[in-house]
Amino acid sequence: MSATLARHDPDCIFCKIIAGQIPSKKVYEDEELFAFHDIHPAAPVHFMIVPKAHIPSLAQATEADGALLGRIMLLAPKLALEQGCNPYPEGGFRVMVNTGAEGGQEVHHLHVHVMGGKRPWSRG
Ligand code: D5M
Repeated sequence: MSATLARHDPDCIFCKIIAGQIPSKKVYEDEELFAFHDIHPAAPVHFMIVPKAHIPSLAQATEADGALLGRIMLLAPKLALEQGCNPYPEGGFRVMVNTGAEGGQEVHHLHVHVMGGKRPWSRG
């Protein structure tokens, strides 16, 4: 079993989305990463990039996840443009990683929100 599959939580909603057990509006997929639209968009463009590996939050990421986290950050600007965000610097986008209850995290599978489009918009 690969390291990615070994880190799978059958009760996790994002693991189910990645496995295709729950439908999603997919934006991107490769061996390690999956991206899909947020069901409650807080901006004209709002999708999330998640590792396929079940890492509960940024607080559980380790040194071994460094390259994976880097890949997510480098993927964000490419997908943001593809999804209709305007180019930097006039356009741009916001990335957000809610972590833990006080960080506003509702789904406990590490996810990076990517939000953009013409302002005004904000997230509570
Ligand atoms: O954000 C978790 C986000 O996940 C929240 O904005 C809603 C979104 N969500 C929850 N279920 C789904 C499904 N099934 N499809 C797409 N998006 C979903 P957090 O950072 O944990 O507060």
